[in-house]
Amino acid sequence: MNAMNTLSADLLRARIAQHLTYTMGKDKAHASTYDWRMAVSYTVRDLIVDSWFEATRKTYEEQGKRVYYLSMEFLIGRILEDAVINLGLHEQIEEVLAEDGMSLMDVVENEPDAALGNGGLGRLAACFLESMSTLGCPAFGYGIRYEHGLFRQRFQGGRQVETPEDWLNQPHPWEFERPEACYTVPFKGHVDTRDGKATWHPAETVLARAYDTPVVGWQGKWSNTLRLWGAHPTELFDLERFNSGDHTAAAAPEALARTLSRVLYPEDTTDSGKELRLKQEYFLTSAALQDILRRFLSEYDDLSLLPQKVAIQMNDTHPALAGPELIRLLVDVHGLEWDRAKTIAQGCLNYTNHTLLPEALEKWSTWLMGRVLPRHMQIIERIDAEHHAATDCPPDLRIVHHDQVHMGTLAFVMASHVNGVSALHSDLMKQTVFADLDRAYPGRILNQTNGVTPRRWLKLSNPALSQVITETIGTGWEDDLDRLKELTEHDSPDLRAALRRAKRANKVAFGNWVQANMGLTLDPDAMFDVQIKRVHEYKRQLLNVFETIARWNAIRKNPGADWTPRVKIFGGKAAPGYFTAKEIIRLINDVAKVVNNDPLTRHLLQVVYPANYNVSMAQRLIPAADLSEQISTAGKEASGTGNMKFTMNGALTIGTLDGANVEIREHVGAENFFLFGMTADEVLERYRKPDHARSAIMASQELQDVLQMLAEGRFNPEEPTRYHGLLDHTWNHDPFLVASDFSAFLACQTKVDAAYADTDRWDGMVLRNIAGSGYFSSDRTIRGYMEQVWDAKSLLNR
Ligand code: CJB
Repeated sequence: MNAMNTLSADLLRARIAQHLTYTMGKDKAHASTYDWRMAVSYTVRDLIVDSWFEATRKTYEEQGKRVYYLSMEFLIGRILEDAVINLGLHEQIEEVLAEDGMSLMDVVENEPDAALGNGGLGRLAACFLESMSTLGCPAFGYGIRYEHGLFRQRFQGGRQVETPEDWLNQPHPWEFERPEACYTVPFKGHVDTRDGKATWHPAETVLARAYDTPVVGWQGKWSNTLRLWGAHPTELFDLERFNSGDHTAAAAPEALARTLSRVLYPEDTTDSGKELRLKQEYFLTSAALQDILRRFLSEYDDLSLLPQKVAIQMNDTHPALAGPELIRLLVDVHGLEWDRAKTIAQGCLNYTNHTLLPEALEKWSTWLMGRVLPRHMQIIERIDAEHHAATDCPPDLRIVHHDQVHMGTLAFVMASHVNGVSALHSDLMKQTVFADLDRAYPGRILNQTNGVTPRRWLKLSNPALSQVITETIGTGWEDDLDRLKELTEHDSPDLRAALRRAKRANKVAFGNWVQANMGLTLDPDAMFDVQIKRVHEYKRQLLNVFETIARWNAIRKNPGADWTPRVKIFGGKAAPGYFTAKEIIRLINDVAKVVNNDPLTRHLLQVVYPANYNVSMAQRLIPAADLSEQISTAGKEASGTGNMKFTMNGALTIGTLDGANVEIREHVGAENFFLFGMTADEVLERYRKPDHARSAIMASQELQDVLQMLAEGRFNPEEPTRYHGLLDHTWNHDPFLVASDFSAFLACQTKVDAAYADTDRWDGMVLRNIAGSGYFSSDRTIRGYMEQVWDAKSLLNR
């Protein structure tokens, strides 16, 4: 399994031509960009398959422990570009394509993003898959093959409009359909218990069929599998009904089954509580566990060995049915005793918590659970009774209380290890939501601070900076990111200038894209100030847009002053049913329209909000950012991963002491980070003040002016009352303390302006941010999971 970058352009040329002709059925004269993209994708996929087989063979040979990452979301983005970078084939393929007047960029951009996720949680899963392959950790990702990923966002009169996403509308060249890897997933019906043995008679069944995508690691040394389940009917067609002329009803079984893998739920951090969602979660979990047991039993015959050979990670509570399902399979199907089955299940399972927001901790009514999964409801009740007996916990600590099944508690009780995703978040888990469970099960909670893959988020997305890094510290940093520290030893005016040139080139490229797509001309010497993430009140895009308005006011009052020009860039989607978040989106767009048309200020302040933020847009935007906005209310953002990508790409952070910001600041140095706002403790204190919003507003003339302008409809004269609801919310509720942190934010932004104006100082800070970002490689995170959670070994070089 050697690096492949020695593959000659001749070989690639021949293989691409072969696929163009015989797979796509096109000759060069008539081939479209799509045909070329497919031919290149098949060629690259062929190259991955060898390392994939080799990795599987080695895992069987070494009887290694396998890791199974169960996640309802994998936000992968484009696959071809990532594979090309990891295999080191960039230059050769570029050369081959150029001969036919094509460019790799055109071909790459023809690929739709695989958007099987909402945001951070799904993107983290994608980074983890890549790092597990890079580290040679034998692993499977298990998810759902949604036909429609996250919706497309358009703006209509500034409002978010959602349209369905359609990535599977065309052949997907990266997957292998596995008709033989197929499991029956049961639902509903009733349970008979005779002589202590339960038999579930389901009323509905659906088939889960596997679709495998190889995930290649850095330099192609190892590949793991992302196995996504597609739902298919057990009974394809009701022929009797068809023959009697009822053609629609005849197709009903198929339509019903397929709804299970049809759409990704677009809610992020909210509990939707829908039956279909519960069925999706069980569909994933059951298919994955049946597959895991089948594979295990093909190698071993003693189920007690399961915890030694299998580690299962539950990515949030979404796959938390894994506990009861594994017990069910072991007891009802494989005939194990309850106690033994439960011990084995607990030995395999681990749970990652991604948020402390109460609305995100899933709960299902016992009525729904009992109806959809009657056998699981029984098992959950028994787990709960034993949990109660062992810990003597109060009622609100039980898995089932107030007629609801608390999935966080279930996941916690059934897991060997429970982890948070940043040091602060893991501490807060112990102090707040999971405090009692932590006491009942001491030592179970640990921390694994998130990370991101530097292959996609630096090497691929930022070739200009990558080149500067390689020229300065040599090669090899891509899978040893701590080496970025060496940059500080080379600090010099030349290096700073090189970093600045790379950043400017990225800003020019992004400006060209904005020009082409939005018709706006950006000044590449202005500070690019970027906030991209899901739109959510706790992330406080509202704070940022209030500051934007205050800045506009200040410039208008004194246009001749020495302003630092800024481009405020926003990106992100709101959950379709999240009213306040959608209001915030509309406000940003309304403000942009007015500010961008002000001849007095537009050379000093612009507001840009490109629609449909996704992984590919992030790859364009992050390398072009000067300032990264990480301004959530302290204690609310579990970690953040965008914050890490910005740091790696030489943007400075303005941020609160929240999530992984805390650790980023430690690694880059407090003097290289713009800190503002209340701490998590101060936030709790502030909530106790009954008129916290009003008193903060009264203390800031700038904020009063902003709110007054919204009251008057300054940005929406056609409907002046549009933001009165948002205003009322801010004055009287302000649940995420926008008003209370406003003055500190404004003051900190002034410091940012001054720092940016001092080019040399800024460049030095940029250097220290990049140099300090090595810790945030997902390779470090995965090593942590392998050692402390999974007890799994790398099989590379063995
Ligand atoms: N997160 O994206 C989601 N969705 C959820 O439902 C809950 C949490 C995010 O997970 C990321 C990965 O751990 C975190 O970095 C982020 O703070 C959190 O909001």
